[in-house]
Amino acid sequence: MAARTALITGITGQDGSYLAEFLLGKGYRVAGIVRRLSSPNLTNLAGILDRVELFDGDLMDQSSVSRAVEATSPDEVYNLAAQSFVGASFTQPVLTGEITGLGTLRLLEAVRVSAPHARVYHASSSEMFGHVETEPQDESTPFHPRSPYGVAKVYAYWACINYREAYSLFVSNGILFNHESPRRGLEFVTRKITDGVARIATGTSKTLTLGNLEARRDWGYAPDYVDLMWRALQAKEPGDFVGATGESHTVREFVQEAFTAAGIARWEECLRTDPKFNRPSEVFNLRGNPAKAKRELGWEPTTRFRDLVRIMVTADLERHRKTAR
Ligand code: NAP
Ligand code: G4F
Repeated sequence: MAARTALITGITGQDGSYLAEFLLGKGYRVAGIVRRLSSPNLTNLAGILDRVELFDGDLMDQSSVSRAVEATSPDEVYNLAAQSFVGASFTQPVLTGEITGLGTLRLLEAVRVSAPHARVYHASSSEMFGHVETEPQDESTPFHPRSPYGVAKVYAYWACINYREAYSLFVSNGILFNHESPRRGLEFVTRKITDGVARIATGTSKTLTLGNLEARRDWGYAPDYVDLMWRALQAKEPGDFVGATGESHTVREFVQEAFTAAGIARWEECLRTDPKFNRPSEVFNLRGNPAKAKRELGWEPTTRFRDLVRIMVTADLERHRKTAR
């Protein structure tokens, strides 16, 4: 039997690279859309570059997205590309809307026209819940986004449901809570913390400066979440699924755990706050209920908070020790 073909937007990112490895492991032919940058950013794909097919394309540009869909004739499409940093969505709101919101619609149009048989996974986000009034959040919790990023994700979420209803496309939303790894971008708080702690441990820095230490997030491990993406497309029917651990912690708790993992006891002396890292409107508290994904997809996260922090601190310590040699 011919290998199934998966097309991934955002293949160079944290989730895209883990998903590509996961699908190659399952025998898929894996293709990805990569936008042009002045310096190519293929670090996350280093181990699999010779096994994936890359197509030039940008979610801002309909023709390149359509061309990639036509050229690959995919069985499964994973839409992971986005301007994904909430902080930057306040300073670049229109760009965020273009990529994260309209970009999804461009991909859906390409699939509708050229590959209507393909199953589509879309990367929705717990940021759509935003200012929450109930806890934990599940598939029926109302949305109240608190950033241009969250607003764009709500638009994309409904575009996916509209294409499911209007054109009978198989489109599923994964409403994923925060998931992290050593491949997380350095501007996100978890990676900023583990990188900062590793710098302090290796003597290249003395302090770590953050914004709101009391924000709570439901943090899981990224490789667990790409398994949910795949499972969503193997289901009988398309649907919307929350992916979460069901546990939440504050940023302060993450900091404490990270310093402990690095063997630094008097961590409070190294910690600073600066209001420049606060957001104009904050999401204070997110905790998900993944019961539907467990029931219908057989999905469960494997990595808990303490292990996640340790995985990330260990990787950053190793990286900083190597460069110090
Ligand atoms: P990420 O590491 O920031 O990766 C984003 C990817 O999108 C990168 O490959 C980036 O390419 C690509 N991209 C950005 N703008 C593009 C454009 N105009 N055209 C084509 N590609 C573009 O994000 P992630 O953490 O892997 O997250 C994957 C998806 O899940 C995103 O949609 C994110 O919003 C969503 N999500 C993430 C989480 C989480 O906790 N990680 C939770 C819920 C939802 P470059 O390498 O060129 O920048
Ligand atoms: O790590 P963050 O920037 O992630 P955020 O805003 O929760 O968004 C991430 O998760 C979403 C899922 O819920 C994704 F959809 C999205 O694409 C992204 O992956 O910030 C986490 C929390 C916030 O409350 C922020 O205010 O940490 C707080 N924080 C405190 N100090 C900080 C900092 N965040 C950053 N980035 N940098 C700080 O210095």
